[in-house]
Amino acid sequence: MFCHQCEQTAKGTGCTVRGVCGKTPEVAALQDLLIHALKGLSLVAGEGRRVGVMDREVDRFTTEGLFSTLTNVNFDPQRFVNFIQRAFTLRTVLEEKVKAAGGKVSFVEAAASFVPASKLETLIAQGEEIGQPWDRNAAPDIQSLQQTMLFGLKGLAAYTHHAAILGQEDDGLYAFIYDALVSLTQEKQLNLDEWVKQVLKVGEMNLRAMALLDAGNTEKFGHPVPTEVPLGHKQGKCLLVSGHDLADLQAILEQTAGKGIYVYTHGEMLPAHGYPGLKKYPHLYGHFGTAWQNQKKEFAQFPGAIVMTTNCIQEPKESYLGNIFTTAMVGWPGAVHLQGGDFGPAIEKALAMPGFDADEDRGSVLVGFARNAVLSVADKVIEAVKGGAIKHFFLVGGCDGAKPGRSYYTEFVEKAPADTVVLTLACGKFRFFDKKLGDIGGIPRLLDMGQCNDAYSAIQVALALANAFNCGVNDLPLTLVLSWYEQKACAILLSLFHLGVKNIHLGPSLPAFITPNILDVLVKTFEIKPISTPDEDLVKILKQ
Ligand code: SF4
Ligand code: SF3
Repeated sequence: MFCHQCEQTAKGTGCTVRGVCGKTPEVAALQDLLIHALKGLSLVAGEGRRVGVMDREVDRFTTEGLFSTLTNVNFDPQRFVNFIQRAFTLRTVLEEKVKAAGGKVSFVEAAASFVPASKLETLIAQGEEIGQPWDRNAAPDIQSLQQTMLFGLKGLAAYTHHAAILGQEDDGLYAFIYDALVSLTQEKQLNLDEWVKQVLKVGEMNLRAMALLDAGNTEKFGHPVPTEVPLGHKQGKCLLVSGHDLADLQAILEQTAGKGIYVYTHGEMLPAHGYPGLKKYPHLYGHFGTAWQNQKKEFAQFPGAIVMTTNCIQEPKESYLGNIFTTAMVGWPGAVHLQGGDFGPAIEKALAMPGFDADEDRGSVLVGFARNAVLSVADKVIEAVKGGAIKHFFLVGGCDGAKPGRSYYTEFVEKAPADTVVLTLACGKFRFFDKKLGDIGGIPRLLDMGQCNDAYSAIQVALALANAFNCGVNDLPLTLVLSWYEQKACAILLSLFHLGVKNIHLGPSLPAFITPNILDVLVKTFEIKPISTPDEDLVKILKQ
C-alpha cells in the first residue's frame, strides 16, 4: 500500500505497511480500486452531460464514493466491495443511456472498461495491481498537483454530500467532480499551468459546496446563536453523537424524544448546540469529550451508545465495539452500520446501558458565533478595532491530531495578547476550547464559529470586515493560524488560496504530497508559512 493523504502519514512520507490511522493494506487497495471505478464512471457521466444525459443517482454516488475514502471514514472492506460493485452497475446502466443519446462509451482509459472481480480477495488483488490513482510516470511536480487536487476533491465531495442531504445541490459541482476525476485519466493531458488551475478550481468549487452546506444548515436549523454548552452530564441514560452530520443528529433527537435519554455531542458535533432548530430539543444536553484522537480513552468511559455520523472514527476498543454505531459513509468492521435513518438499534443500546449514575458539573463552553451572530455585533467590533481596544484577530482552527507538536495551538491561544480576539472552528479547537479568555467590551475573546465547513462563515465575516474598513482581506488585522490533518482541510486551504488569502501559518507539518517546487510556488504566491514557535510567530505577526 501507499497512502500519504493525511498529516499523520508514516515518517512524514507515506504509510506503506499499514496506515497510522489503522487503515489496512486491503482497505487501501480497495479504496484505490474504488477511485479507479469512479474515474470510469466519471468518463461516462462527463460524456453523458455532453449529450444531455444526467443522473442524480450517479452524481450522489460519486460524491459518496469519494467521501468514503477520506481519512478516518471507512475501514470496512465489505463496504468497499459494495461501493465498487455499485460503481460498475451504475456505469453499465449509464452507458446504455449515453449510447441511446448518441454519446460515446468507449474510451482509451482502462477505468472505463473496468470489470470488478466477484470476490473480496480478487478485488484486493485488482486494487493492488492498479495502485494509486495519479500518473506515476508524470514528473514529480505534476504528480504532486494531481495528489493535491484528488485530496482536495475528497473534501469537496464530503461537503457536497452533506449539502445534498439537506436538499442543496448544484449541478456545477457534480460536473466539476467528473471533470476533475477525468483529468486524472489519459483522456486529458494537462500541463503544469493547467494543473495549477485545476487545483485552484477545487478551492473555488469547495467554496460553493460550503456555501450550499451553510444554506442547508441555516435554512433547516436557523442561524446559530451564542449558546452555553455544559461539559458535564446528567444522571440517566445517554447517547453520544459524533461527526459533522446535523441532519443525523436531528433524526436522533426526534427518535429519542420522550424516551428518557440525554443526547450529548462529541467532536465536530459540538457547534450543533448553537442552532435554534436543534437546541430546542430539551434532551440535547451537553458535550462529552474532546477531539477524535482521544476517542479510545473517552469512548471507553461513556456509559451509553455512540453514533459516528462522519469522520473521524478510530479503531474501537473491544470494551465499546458493541456500543458504537456507524451511519452514512462511516464504517468499521464489527460495528453495527445503521441505514435508512433508523437509529432504533442505537437507542435500544442506550436504554440497555447503565447511563450516568449522577449529575456532574464540569463547567461549560460557549458556541454559536457563526457569521450571523458575529455580524450582528459588527458595529461594536468595528468600533473596538477603530478605538484600539482590539488590535488583532487570529483565526486559530483546523483539525486536531495526535502529534505532540499540536500543543503549539494551545500555547498560541494562551499567549495571544489580551487585546486580541481568537476566532476558531473545526476540531482543532479542542486544544483550547475551554480556556477562559475573558472579553473585550462585551465581545468574548474566544469565538467558536463552528465546524470545519463553517470556514465559509469565517470567510463571510472577513469579507464583511474588509468591506467595512474599505480594504482587502489581506489588509485586515487578521491572521490565519491553521492546523490540518485530513482532506477536508486540504479543500478549505485551496478555497482560501482561490480567494487570494495570504500569510497563512500552517502546521503542525507541511503535506507530504507537496514537492519543494510546489511549496516554493505556494510561498511566493500566497506567502504561506510553516508554524515555528508561538512566541516567535506572535512577535512576527503583531509587528507586521
Ligand atoms: Fe496513512 Fe493518513 Fe493514509 Fe491513514 S489516511 S493510511 S494515516 S496517510
Ligand atoms: Fe476534525 Fe476529523 Fe478534520 Fe471537520 S473530525 S475537522 S480531523
